[in-house]
Amino acid sequence: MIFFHAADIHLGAEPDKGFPWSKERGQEIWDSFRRLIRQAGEEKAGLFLIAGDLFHRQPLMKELKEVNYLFSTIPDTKIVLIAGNHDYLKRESYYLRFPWAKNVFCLWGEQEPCVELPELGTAVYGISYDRKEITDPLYHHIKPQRRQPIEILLAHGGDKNHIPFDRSVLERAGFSYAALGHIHKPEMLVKDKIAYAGALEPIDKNDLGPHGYIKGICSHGGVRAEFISAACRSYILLPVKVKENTTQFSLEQALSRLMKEKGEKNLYRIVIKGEHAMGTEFDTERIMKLGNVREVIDESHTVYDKEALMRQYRGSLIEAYVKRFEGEGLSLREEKAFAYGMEALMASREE
Ligand SMILES: [Mn+2]
Repeated sequence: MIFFHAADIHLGAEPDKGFPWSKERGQEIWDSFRRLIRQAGEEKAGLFLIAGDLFHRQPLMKELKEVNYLFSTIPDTKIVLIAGNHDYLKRESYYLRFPWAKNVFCLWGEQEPCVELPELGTAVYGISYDRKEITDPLYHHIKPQRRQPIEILLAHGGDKNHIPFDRSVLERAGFSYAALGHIHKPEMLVKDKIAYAGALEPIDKNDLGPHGYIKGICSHGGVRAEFISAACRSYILLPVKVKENTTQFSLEQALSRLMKEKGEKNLYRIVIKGEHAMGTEFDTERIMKLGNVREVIDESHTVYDKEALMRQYRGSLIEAYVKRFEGEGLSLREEKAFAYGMEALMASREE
């Protein structure tokens, strides 16, 4: 039996509010989800697990209708979901009174935190959020009850305010597989046994790296699970090193080329490192306009021309300061100390 494990879809989110690509990204999240449903159907997955935060906030009725329609297009796949801390079950949540398609099973936790699917030889256990934060380690108390040969835990959380758990406690509980959500970075905590699928699409600039879902195969030999990259785009940390002779134009050209190489759809967080010449601070506003640039941080240091400085600031505190560091053979550390002092002196002049 093939199963798909997705989490943290965050439908309804519009990442990077205020940036030109924000709206498009909101649509991409829906498109990505629709593609994933189709994929599950094509691969004849028996089970489609959603480990919480299908929605970014309380779902609207029309959004539930859309999602339910998508679910109904893969009638041979059983869909099991829990609510996470973002789409938690408010008393008036549409989740609770929605007429779901026959293949959809919601672990809202009214009576029993378990759905049995005998035709798949599988039982799925799970607990939904009924509030934004839950600090009790609820998942520590769920144990497989040997109702079916395959027993899966569907869980959301793992940090201090969101159902904390200990991976060793989960491991000892003896589930065939624990499908986790909440942490947006995909991670296999215990190979083939306990995994975060990660967000299907990155939801904010800190969701670096690849995103997608987990595909698992249950057989008599047990479970095998692997991460499948599926997101439309990634946030990429892009360090770039500048030298004394780097100019604004040469830097922009280098960055444009790098971003083209790494994919023009991706979103970049640029960090400028290295050294720039005196008086050639880079215009980060212009770099922001180069393409999908999410942020620019300039960590480059100024290389000072000591003679020019002394000429320019003759008779001032700066000249006196530079004089003390004059001459050949300064160690790297002394050069650094000098540069820090210079930065402070220049900054105090600007005030
Ligand atoms: Mn969450």
